[in-house]
Amino acid sequence: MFVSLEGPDGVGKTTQVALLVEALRAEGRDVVQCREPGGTELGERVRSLLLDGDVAVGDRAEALLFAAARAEIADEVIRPALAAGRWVVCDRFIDSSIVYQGIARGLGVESVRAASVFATDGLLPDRTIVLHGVDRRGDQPDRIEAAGAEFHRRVAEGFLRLAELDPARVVLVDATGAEDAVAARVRAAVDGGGA
Ligand code: T5A
Repeated sequence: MFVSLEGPDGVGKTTQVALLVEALRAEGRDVVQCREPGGTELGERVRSLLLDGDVAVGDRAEALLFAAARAEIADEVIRPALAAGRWVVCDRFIDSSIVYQGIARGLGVESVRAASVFATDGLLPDRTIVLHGVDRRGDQPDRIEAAGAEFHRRVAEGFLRLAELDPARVVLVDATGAEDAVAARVRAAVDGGGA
């Protein structure tokens, strides 16, 4: 089973990825935890480049670098884990590209989706949980967090549209409230229930 957690910057994904992995392991499941961009040598280097405010990155280069990092984590980490019968829980995946690059940067949902599907040779999560409703961004923004209020408004709206684009896979989860309360909603959403 391949699960991705998604949502705007600072919505609490990283916290919820850790809690979900803990819950699944407590149920006896063998779980691989990873993040995007990252999770491989190449991916972590690409992450540094992409989040560095001192490196100029055009919109199409940005989309292709995210896709390249995704190609590597799909080949090196996710496919082998799934083939071994393990669960994978990933902090962001294809939907971040669709929303940030396709919608918020304006590159287009279809072209960005096509680049990512090429990168992963068609690998998609079985379940994608989109957290929404809060913004707990810190006060030291990276290059993408510093993109401005209008950009982040498009990101937040784009994530809400995702569930309409792919209702069989994507579940919206309310991220307001205490960590444990959100974690219970996330765990239920893995089994298909929205909140
Ligand atoms: N990106 C990524 C693209 O543009 N395209 C792509 O294809 C991909 C893959 C990656 C950046 O790259 C972009 C998106 C991003 O801008 P990232 O580190 O994955 O960066 O993303 P961020 O959202 O910036 O990660 P953050 O760690 O900043 O935010 P999270 O993970 O959403 O939030 P989290 O869990 O770190 O929580 C934030 C704070 O809130 C607290 C936490 O302790 C933390 O201090 N918190 C709570 N406090 C109270 N109640 C709760 N329920 C709380 N939950 C968390």
